[in-house]
Amino acid sequence: MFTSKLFTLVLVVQPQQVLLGMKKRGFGAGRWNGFGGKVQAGETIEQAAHRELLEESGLTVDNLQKMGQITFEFVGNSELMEVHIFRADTFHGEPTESDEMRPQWFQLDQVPFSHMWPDDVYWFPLLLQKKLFRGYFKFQGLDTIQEYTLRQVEEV
Ligand code: 6U4
Repeated sequence: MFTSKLFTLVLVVQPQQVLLGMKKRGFGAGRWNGFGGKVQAGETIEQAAHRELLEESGLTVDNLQKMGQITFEFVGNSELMEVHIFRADTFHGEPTESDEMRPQWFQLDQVPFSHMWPDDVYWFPLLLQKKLFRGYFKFQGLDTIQEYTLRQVEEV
């Protein structure tokens, strides 16, 4: 029996660049990632996305575009991660390092996929092209994708 837990992930995109954060601790430490985390009791997924973005990057955004939803299974763990992925094209503030993340801008043709979660290389191009998607990735450990599905959708 699987249960699932809700997470958010926000990518701030500019015409030539994307903001990523080096995760300094916890799940995914040592990898460049978008900004996000667990949805807490009493908040909506979108509220959580705004809160985590501010906590981890120092940025606020007026508008989050819902881009995708990916469910992650880690073999041996019965709790699935349901990750809701958003894109923001405008922001307020200065990217600021937090306890959890060190933000850095990357040129869109220099996204550091070899130092990111291995699934990112599959769905990032869709996000950058403003295509909506849904997926399922099954991991063996933290580095190996055992199987996956990913499809474009009309609505997330
Ligand atoms: P705490 O316990 O407060 O440090 P919290 O910030 O709430 O944690 P965290 O950092 O564990 O949550 O959230 C994990 C983050 O990593 C979420 O933004 C989702 C993201 N994530 C998890 N698996 C991923 C994967 N395979 N690919 C990816 N992002 C992933 O690109």
